[in-house]
Amino acid sequence: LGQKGITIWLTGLSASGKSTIACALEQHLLHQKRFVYRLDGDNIRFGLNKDLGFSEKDRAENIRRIGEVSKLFADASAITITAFISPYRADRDLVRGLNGKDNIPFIEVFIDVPLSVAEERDPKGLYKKARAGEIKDFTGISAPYEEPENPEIHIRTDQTDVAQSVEIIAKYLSDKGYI
Ligand code: GGZ
Repeated sequence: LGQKGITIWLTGLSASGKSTIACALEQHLLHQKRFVYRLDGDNIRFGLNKDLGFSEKDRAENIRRIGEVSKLFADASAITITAFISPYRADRDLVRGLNGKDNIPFIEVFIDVPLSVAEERDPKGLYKKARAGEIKDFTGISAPYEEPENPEIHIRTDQTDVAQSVEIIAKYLSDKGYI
């Protein structure tokens, strides 16, 4: 293929825009005939990780397994895009290490939005339910989100549209010689 696998790891609050950007980036790379694979809640939390909930321990295991899978896809030379909240710094550092150990570039992308904006967006009504106590351990409300300290890329989605976000990531990839 002449393509080396990489892991592009999106992290951020619920409703920050991770899935939207992941889908748009996937489309962008597919148009360039790249081998790209996207991991998100729909194909992971309902399959491989359907035994896991949202306790700190379950999230850690969720992220660990996703990190292992991203490494496998990248080993198979895919540009792997993941879109999970991944709220704990230690969990993200662990998957960075898993990928790095196999010489797979790991690009942490902080999909940043103020909590107030995510809460206004509330596309699935989950923040409302969390505030009402109907969902427990909800990230940003009753469970922590530990912001990345040194992400490779930092995008504020209340100030950057989807196309611009894709452009920023694609430029990073080409500047680094990954695509
Ligand atoms: C956070 C929750 C929770 C709780 C259900 N906390 O916006 P969504 O709906 O579509 O995406 C969220 C998704 C988060 O799953 P992740 O696998 O990305 O989380 S983690 O990385 O922390 O393991 C949200 C929904 O699941 N959801 N309950 N308590 N998000």
